[in-house]
Order: sequence, then structure tokens, then C-alpha cells
Amino acid sequence: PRTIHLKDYTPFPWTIDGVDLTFALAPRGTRVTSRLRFRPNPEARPGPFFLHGEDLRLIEARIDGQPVSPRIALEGLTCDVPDGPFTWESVVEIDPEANTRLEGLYLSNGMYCTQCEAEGFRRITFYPDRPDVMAVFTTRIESDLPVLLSNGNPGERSEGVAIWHDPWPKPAYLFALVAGDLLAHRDRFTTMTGREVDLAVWVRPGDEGKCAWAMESLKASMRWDEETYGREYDLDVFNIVAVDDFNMGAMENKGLNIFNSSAVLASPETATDANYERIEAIVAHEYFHNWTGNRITCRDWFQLSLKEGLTVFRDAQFTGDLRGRGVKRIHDAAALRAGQFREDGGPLAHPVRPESFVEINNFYTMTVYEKGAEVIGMLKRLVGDEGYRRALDLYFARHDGQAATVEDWLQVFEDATGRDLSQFKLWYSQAGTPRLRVEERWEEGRYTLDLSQTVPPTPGQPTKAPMVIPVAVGLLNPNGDEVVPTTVLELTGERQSFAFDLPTRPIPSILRDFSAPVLLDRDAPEEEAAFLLAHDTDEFNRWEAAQTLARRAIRARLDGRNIDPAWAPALRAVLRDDTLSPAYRATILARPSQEETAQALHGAGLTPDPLAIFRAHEEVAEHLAHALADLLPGLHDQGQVPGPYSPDPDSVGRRSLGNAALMLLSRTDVGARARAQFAGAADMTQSVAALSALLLVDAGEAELQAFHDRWSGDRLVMDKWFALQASLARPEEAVATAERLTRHPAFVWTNPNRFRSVLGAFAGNLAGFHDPSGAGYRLLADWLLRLDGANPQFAARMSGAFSTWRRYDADRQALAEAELRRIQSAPGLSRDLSEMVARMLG
Ligand code: BAL
Ligand code: ZN
Repeated sequence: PRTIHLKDYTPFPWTIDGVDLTFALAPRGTRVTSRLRFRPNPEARPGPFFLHGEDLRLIEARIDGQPVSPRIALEGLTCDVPDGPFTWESVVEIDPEANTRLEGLYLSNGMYCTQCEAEGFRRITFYPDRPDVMAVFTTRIESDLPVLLSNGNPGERSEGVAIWHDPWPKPAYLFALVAGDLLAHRDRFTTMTGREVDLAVWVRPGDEGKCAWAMESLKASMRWDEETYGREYDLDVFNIVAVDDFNMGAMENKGLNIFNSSAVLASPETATDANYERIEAIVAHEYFHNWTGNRITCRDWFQLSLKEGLTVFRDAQFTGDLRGRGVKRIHDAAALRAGQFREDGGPLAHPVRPESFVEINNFYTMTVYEKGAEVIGMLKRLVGDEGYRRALDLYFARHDGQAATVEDWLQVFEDATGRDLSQFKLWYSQAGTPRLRVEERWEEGRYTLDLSQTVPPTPGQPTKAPMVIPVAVGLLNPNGDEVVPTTVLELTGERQSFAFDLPTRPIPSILRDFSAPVLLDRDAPEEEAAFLLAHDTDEFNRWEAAQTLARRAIRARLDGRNIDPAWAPALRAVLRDDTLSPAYRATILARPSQEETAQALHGAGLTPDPLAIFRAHEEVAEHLAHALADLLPGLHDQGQVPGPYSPDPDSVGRRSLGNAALMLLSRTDVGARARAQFAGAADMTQSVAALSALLLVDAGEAELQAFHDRWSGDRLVMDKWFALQASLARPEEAVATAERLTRHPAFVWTNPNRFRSVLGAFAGNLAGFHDPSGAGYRLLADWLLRLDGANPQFAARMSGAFSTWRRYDADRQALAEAELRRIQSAPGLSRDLSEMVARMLG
């Protein structure tokens, strides 16, 4: 397969003055007629007329009304065309029912829907399917189905026909069409300039009672973007549609967002607090794309982070504003470490702006999304809040209606703030997690921090230049008073020193608010973490101190040593501090993931043993459960929020603290509280937490059955039932559990949510997946091969579970490598999965 390089970018030789599409919908033979008005692009060199197209049956083609015979190639067609402007018309037939890839136009439970990002539009009609070709679309849908939707504003509607017109030029990846027997949950929004927008969330009959939260989230997002970024919505309607079969979380199609039903539908009985928060964040994310992604899009797919990093950053700000910045930062940093650091430290490492790809779908990654958002957070910290706002205003003013690049993005910051960002730009081109080494010196009256950095080699990048690393630091005196408030030290060289004149030697709080996505390397005095846990004013670093103590406890058990008896008392003081929010105290009770422990051992040059890691984490939990036994029931009681369910931040925070306590309590009360909570649970948060607490201690068979029987008719709830078992199965039973679940009649493997709920959850069960027999690897490989035949994009996504294979012992490596090679040699393997496997074997 062909590798595509950033350096080869050239503009498309034509622009498009208008696109008219007609869809005559039929499950096995949908006819798509397209009429495209081309004119030579004055900013491009002339070139051949090539239109992308895959799995299309061309019925006829005309230029300026005259039939033509294009040459059909593997990925599209070419044709001789006139020198000046001309109109291209084509009629193609496609088969939505046979489309199991869930790219292009497909059917999900009798409903037509589309997914065009990144390159799905070429499966709908012949088109220059690249994001820098932007055009105004008019779409006519012919079908007897009652609801017919597309982008933009609604036009004429008559029996069996709907017309939609989108006045905003857009790339084809933002095209969308939906047709089905759907119901709307409606509302309205008045924009900052007084325009009325009709809002609707469209769902299948039966789900109409689960739309209210998505609608509330949409209105909150629209208001927030006006207040925070001055961005107003720009169409008369905004539609959201929920679809059961969807590869991603959701898609920001102009005016017609299509969502995985798991990212829309919520009721107190069926959705957890985490589901509510995720829905709020994804609705916001897709809505925010209207400006960062749609009005200003990407010139090419290498620039993906231009829209994704920025939009993740914006949705994180939104969640922080609504639900508390400290806790949001903690959750994001933990997820980054578990997922993105793992990616950055292995064979799949790539820069935030990759320089080549075989299949772009393989680059919708945590690096492009989450590290991309971190890069923007650093930029904001470096230029300040006001500089950031000026730069963003300039970005929207200068690039509205354009397909932009990372260079354009950095230029607005340079122009708005006068800052030279040439070195900062390395964050977009150098892969790998930088390691920040911190040493300290004290000479009478002068405290010095010596900072140094190394950026590890990554595939294709053996050596790296030093990056700009903003290191937020605060200093405390031995009484716990802050003597130097948070200051940002800018590390730009390989090593640099920063001195502070102080009367007494301070205790440093380094990398506050997780000011850069780096690994902190420091030989801190033993007592420092407990001191910071007691005194730090920075919410993130106070949590980090608790993590440091937990890591030490885990490490002690791995090394066969006793856990420091001072650990639990140090936590106890914070857990009892009622001035701290319950949500925050819940994070203090959390321990690093087993994945993080494996990563840390590997980073220290050791070979992680997944089973030993599992046991050490268990022992640490047991230790806490006993050491905090008197405190935990009270914390659990605080989680019982009276009154009807509400996902407001206070209630969610209380339940998270209560349930964090419950996870430990079940280890000492043989599940008594968890059973009682399960029996009395009025909402899904309490129910799932109770069931998890039972499964953690290998109990809960009866509850699992009751849960199954009650919810067998609800897909999203059944996903939880599958996922809980696959992720919480004990190591020795995990493979058998996952295998058993794949034989369950409700295991519809073609549904991405269901596949993920079993095999994705299993792959996240560290000791289970890495079973020493290799049976876990074999199970996943078997299913990847099967899935690849139907849905290559999703198979490739799920294959990432294998990426850490070189971390482990020689036996496991041999077993994992054999499975990767088996996949690699399978006949007819997709471009998506073969690229991933080749990189992982790399
Ligand atoms: N653009 C793909 C889905 C998302 O990031 O919003
Ligand atoms: Zn996005």
C-alpha cells in the first residue's frame, strides 16, 4: 500500500462552485446523482482530473451535459476535461446494506446514516475527497421514510422528498445524511445576537425518554462558546442523531451531528454518572467543532490535531468550568499517562502532526487528540490567558472559511503576542514523552532548581532537540506555607538552573497542574510526598503526592516489602477534610492503574510481570481497606445522595467518593454493603458501582444474573454487563470469561460497542490479556481477523492492545509476536490492520 507524505502536499487543481446531490435511497441499490461545478484553481498548478471513489458502480458520467467515459482506477477515476470551468455529473449505485465498514452510507437497524471522516465520502460518490476542497452543498433525499436529514438548513419538503441546503462551504468529510423512522426531542436556543435556532435530538422510537441530558448539554455548550470564545452558531437548525452502530464516539457533520448512541442516550436508570459526564463532554466537543473544525478546517489530514487537539482542549475547559478544574485536570492527566504515554513510549509513537501515513484512520489517536490538547494548554500557559484570547480571536478572523495548517495556527500566536514559537513547534514534530529531570541545591539564602530534559528516540526519530517545557513550580516553607506562589519556569535548553532567594530551604511543588505532558524524574526526599499531600495548595500536585505514596506502596509489595504504615494515616487526614470536595477526595483514594505500573517498571529498565502487578495492586487495596476500615463506612454513607437522581457536580462527586469507599469496603465486609446497595439502587451509577465492588472480590454471581435479566432488552446497559465481567475477571479466569462472553447470544460482534465491551475490556485486563499461556493473545487475534473482514477501521483500532508486547518477558513476547505474524500473513488483510501490525512488529 502507498504511503502518503506531508511533504508531498499540493493543492487540488480545481475549486468547486457548488455541489448538488440527489439520493434515491434503497437498501441494496441507492442511486447517488452528483452535479459538481468545477473551475480551475488559480492557486494551484494544473494537474490530472482525479476524483476519489471506492466501491461505487458508475452508471453514467457527463461533462457539460455530454456523456464521457472516465478511466476507473483502484481508488477513483480520471477523465479528460475542458480547460476552463465545467460541470461534472455522475450517477453511481451503492449498497448501504452490505456496508459493514460503517464508512460512507450504511444501514443501522433500518436507519440510513453516514460517516465520512476521514475518507468515507468517496464511498458515496466520485469526488475530490480531501479537506482542502470546500464547497456549498445542496442535498435532495428521495425516500418514503418519515425523517430525512442532511446538513445545513431545511428546504422544500414534500411527499417522499426532502431538500437541504448548507450555505457554509465545507469539505466532503463533513457531509451527512440520515433517513429513518425517528422521533425528535426538540428545544430552541436564542443566540447572542438574538437568532432562534431549532434544536433536535433524533432517536429510534423507545429512546425518546433518554434525550433530555444531551439537549441540556447542547444548550450549555452553545452558551459557553458564546461567553468564552465569542462564537455564535450559524444555521437555523442543529440536529443530533443517535446511531447504534458507529465506529467513533460521534461526528461533527455541519448542522447534523451523528452520535454513537452511547454518547447521547441517558436516563437515571440506564446511565451512570460517568456516562452523563461523557455525553456532556462529547456533545460539547462536537458542537465546538462547528468553529474549530468546520468553519476553519484542516488543509490535509496531517493537520488533524489542528481541529482535534484544539477541540479537546476546548471541551476540557468546558468540563472544568462546569465541574471543577482541579478534578478534571486530574482525570485528564491520569488518562493521558495510561493511554497516550503508553502510545508515545512504544512502537506506535508518532508526532502530534504525523509526517506520513498509510491509512489516516490509524491516526485518530490519543497523541493527535489528547497530547494535541496538552500542547495547546502549554501554549496558553506560555502566552497567558489574554494572549491566548487575542490569538484565538485572530485565528477566527483570519482563517474563517479556510482549510488551515499548524503553521497558520502558530502564526496567529506569534502575531498576537510577539512571541517566537519556532522552538515550541517541536511539540508538533517530535514524538515521545520528554523526561524532565529535576535536582535541587541549597546554599545559604539561595535555593536552586536544576532542570534538564531528554526526549527519547521513537520510530523514525533517533535523536531529538530540546523542547520548550513550561514547568509550573511553587515553593512551600517547612511550616507548609507557600513562600513562592505558582511560577512558570521555561525550560528551553537541555539543562537550565532557576534560583530563588529565600531565608529557609523550601519544599518544592513541581509541575503543578501538570503543566506539561512529561515524565517527572526526581529523587525526592522520602518525606516530601506526605508533606505535599498535607500542605500543597495545588490540587493536582496534592493528588500527585497521594499517587506517589500509592506507587511506593505498590512497589513495596512488588519487591516483597511491607507497605509503609504511615501511608494510610497520611491519606486519612485528607479524606476527613470536609473543606475538600467529595469529588476531589475520591481522587485521593484512587490508585494508579496496573497499566501505569507496568509502564513505570518498563521505564525503569525492568520486565513487568502482569500477574505480580495484579497481586501487588490487590494487596495494596487490601491494606487500605483494613487501614481505613473505620473511615470507609462514613465515606460510603456520604455517597447516598437523597432525592431524585441528578448528574450535577455535587451529587456526582458525592457518589464518586461513596463508591470509591465501597470498592475497598467489599474487601472487608464480604460484599455486605455492596449487596445492599445493589438491592436498593435506584439508579445505574449505584447499581454498577455495587456490582463492580462485588466482582472485584469474586462475588456477585446472583447480582450479575439479576442485572442480565433485568436489562437484556437494553443494548447500552448490556454493554456494561459484558464489559464489567471482561475487565474485572480474575487473571486465571479472564480468558475463559471473555471466551464465554463471545458465545453469549447477545454478543453481536459487528456492533462496535458490543465488540469493545467484550474484547476491548478484556484487552484492558492486564493480567488476563497477558495470560502466560498466550491464550489471551490468541483470542484477540482470532477476533481481529474476523472483524477485519467486516470493519477494518475498527479492527485496526482494537489491535493497539498488542502494542506493548515488547515490554514483557521472552515467553510472552514470543507468543504475542506469533499472533501478530499470524495476523500479518492472513490473506486479504486490510490496509488499516496491516499498517498497524507492521508498525507494532516494526
Ligand atoms: N472528528 C471525528 C470525531 C471527533 O473527534 O469529534
Ligand atoms: Zn473531534
